[in-house]
Amino acid sequence: MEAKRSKMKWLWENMKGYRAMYVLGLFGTVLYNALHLTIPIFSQQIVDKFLSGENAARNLENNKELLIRLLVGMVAVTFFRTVIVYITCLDFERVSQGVLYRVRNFLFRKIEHQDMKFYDVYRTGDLMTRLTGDLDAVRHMIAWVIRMIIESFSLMLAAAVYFVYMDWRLALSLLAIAPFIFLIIVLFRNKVAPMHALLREKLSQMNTAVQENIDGNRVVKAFAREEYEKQKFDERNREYSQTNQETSFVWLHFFPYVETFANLLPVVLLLVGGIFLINENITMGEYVAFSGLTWALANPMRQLGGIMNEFQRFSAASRKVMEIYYSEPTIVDAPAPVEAPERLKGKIEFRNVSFAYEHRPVLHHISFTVEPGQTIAIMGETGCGKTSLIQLIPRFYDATQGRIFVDDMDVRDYRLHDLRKNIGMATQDVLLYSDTIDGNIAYGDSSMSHERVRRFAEYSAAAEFISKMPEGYDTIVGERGVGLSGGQKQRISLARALAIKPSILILDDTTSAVDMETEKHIQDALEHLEFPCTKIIIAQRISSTRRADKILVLKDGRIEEEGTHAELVARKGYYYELVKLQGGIEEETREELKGGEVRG
Ligand code: DGT
Ligand code: MG
Repeated sequence: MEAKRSKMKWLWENMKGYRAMYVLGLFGTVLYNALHLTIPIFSQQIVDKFLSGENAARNLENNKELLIRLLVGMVAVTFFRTVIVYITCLDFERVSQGVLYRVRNFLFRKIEHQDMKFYDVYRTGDLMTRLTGDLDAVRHMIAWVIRMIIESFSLMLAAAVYFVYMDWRLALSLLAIAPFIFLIIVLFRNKVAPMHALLREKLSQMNTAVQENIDGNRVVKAFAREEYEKQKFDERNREYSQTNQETSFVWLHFFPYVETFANLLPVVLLLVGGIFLINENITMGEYVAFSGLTWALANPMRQLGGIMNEFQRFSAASRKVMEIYYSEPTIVDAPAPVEAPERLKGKIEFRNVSFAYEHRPVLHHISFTVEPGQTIAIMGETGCGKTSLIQLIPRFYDATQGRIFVDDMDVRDYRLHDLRKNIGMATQDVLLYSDTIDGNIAYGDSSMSHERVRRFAEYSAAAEFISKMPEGYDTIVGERGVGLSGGQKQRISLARALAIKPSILILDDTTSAVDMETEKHIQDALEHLEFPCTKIIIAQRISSTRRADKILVLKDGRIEEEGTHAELVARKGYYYELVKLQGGIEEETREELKGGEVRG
């Protein structure tokens, strides 16, 4: 319902603080257009008094002063008008930039607080388009379109008022053009509105293509698909360009009629005016003023296409902007959240939890408990739902069925912030920010000391390679920085998760890319953390999971096996097969394998 809110109303709401300034600007616009009319008024007087009247010659002789005053008046008004135009331009620019700044900030906050579902729906390139191009169309509406509409109207209105003042019959002849203009506006709008919606989609698609290509340039290069990508982009680019052209061409269908009319209008008016003049209904001066005003009617007509085009661009863009503006995350704080202690103990319980993405079931009836300080390992083939499962704990998604408890309190009863600040997470696809290594590790707490950063880099076996980097902890990494290997990135992300000293640590495949020896170092460090911490470790390697207090094996979203290393080996299921596959890695494992076989 909110999304249906009128665009103009939305715009007005966002002009809060600038409204007075804006209205003043609009007044300025009306004023400088009305001042246009004074020129014909001055010339009318000059013509009637000094050029064509009966007493013209005598007036010129005796009343030079008036003539000079009229001329000076003309210059002064023109100067005054210029000043007003200048000020209103400044005014509109200030207002539009101010509103743009505010709305963009607001949108960024909105996007920041969205849940994962939102990011599943909106592509990065599309969101970028909303925050840049679409917002600029909104700004353009404030700075130019509305001003042009007011300008056209005030010009036409002022001319009409002046015509009425001269002769009401003349003014009436103007009314004849009203239906025509109205018809053009409606017809053009109906035709061009969908074009702008389409154009906006094409722009978004093109931006998405660019963004995905930059993100994925390594893959493109690895598969030598540059030509293919170029062609693909060329297609998007052409589509956008073509739609752009077609949109501009729509006006061309109307243009000849409008232009003919705009050209015809002065001719007809001059003809009518001429008849009035001959019949002495108006004076020569009035006729001059009148003919000097016909452009005030013809010009707005010529502007019609441009204004309507921009208006429709705004219309399409603002719809996209407002969609984000009024979007609400579904995962929010409880209405009456529990007062959580500064530090949670870290007990986790899944009680009959099922979960589906949209309508795609992924987890079924999952139940397990982890006591504070324990380590639980989750294993299973790819796509079985491991990542989905752990994402439910910090409420990236909410369970579709069943409940999840942390410290015996439903996760939905916490403030999101209280819950999440207790959870340290190293995600499967590691993202480092364009920042120093130090800044990346201290991401969870900007006030973190360098000592602490270093200590956790030690724990996660990152200290050594960092010290070999050109600028150590001050080396810039991330998108534009020094390249890091997958294992190096994983270790920095592990240090980042550890450094906030979480009560719950979640590692999703975090050591998959590090060598065995480094992994052992990390295992040892994790076992001797200086703070109490419940650990959830997703891994494929037995060496990462064998020491866990409990191991869950998932299959198609169900718990297939559950128990300790020894229990699962004895069970001779999936886990046992895995151990056999990875057998020979460690002496200890081999021993247990043998034990398992003897028992089995
Ligand atoms: P991995 O990381 O390859 O070992 O696999 P898991 O076990 O972490 O699998 P997971 O939880 O990422 O995916 C389970 C299923 O859910 C899989 O069939 C893909 C699907 N899925 C994962 N993420 C999304 C998502 O964001 N949206 C939708 N619609 N489906 C998803
Ligand atoms: Mg996963």
